[in-house]
Amino acid sequence: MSEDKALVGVVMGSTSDAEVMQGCRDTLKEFGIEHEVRVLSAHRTPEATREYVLSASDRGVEVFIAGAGWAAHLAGFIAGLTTRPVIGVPIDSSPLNGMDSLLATVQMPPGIPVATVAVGKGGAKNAAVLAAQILALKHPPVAEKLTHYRNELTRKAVEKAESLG
Ligand code: RP5
Repeated sequence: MSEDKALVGVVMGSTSDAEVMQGCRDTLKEFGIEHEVRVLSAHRTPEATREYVLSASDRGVEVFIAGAGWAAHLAGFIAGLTTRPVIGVPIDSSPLNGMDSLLATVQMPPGIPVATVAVGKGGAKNAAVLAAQILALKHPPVAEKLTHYRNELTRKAVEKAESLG
């Protein structure tokens, strides 16, 4: 994916989040959505996170996806730096199995929302689908892929149900 034309910025708090976030990257690829990936942390590298979000917004990134575990303030921190939509993926990397990151990501105070998806790998994939739905409003090729994706989901579900007899 070319970074020059990236429409989505995928940020994760640590390299240890990479495995969970892989489904997000794969799904964005499936939709043909140009994206870039960064490992940045709200508490370990706050300045670099700020610089990235501001420069990415200037370069034309339209949606941010942020995956983080534990007291996951990454998505909220990014949301405070941009008016672009921010999708948060709570990662199940702590002893609380993601309940902590779910609450930290979803419970943004009024005014600065983070669109929070499910915990873990399922959420990472859904973050990409939600980003596609946002981008589809303005990018017809993404809208077409989304329609195809939905039709395929339905077709496969019906096929599986029919195979039961
Ligand atoms: C969070 O802390 C990261 O998003 C990660 O899920 C968790 C643990 O990070 P590491 O200690 O594995 O780097 O900031």
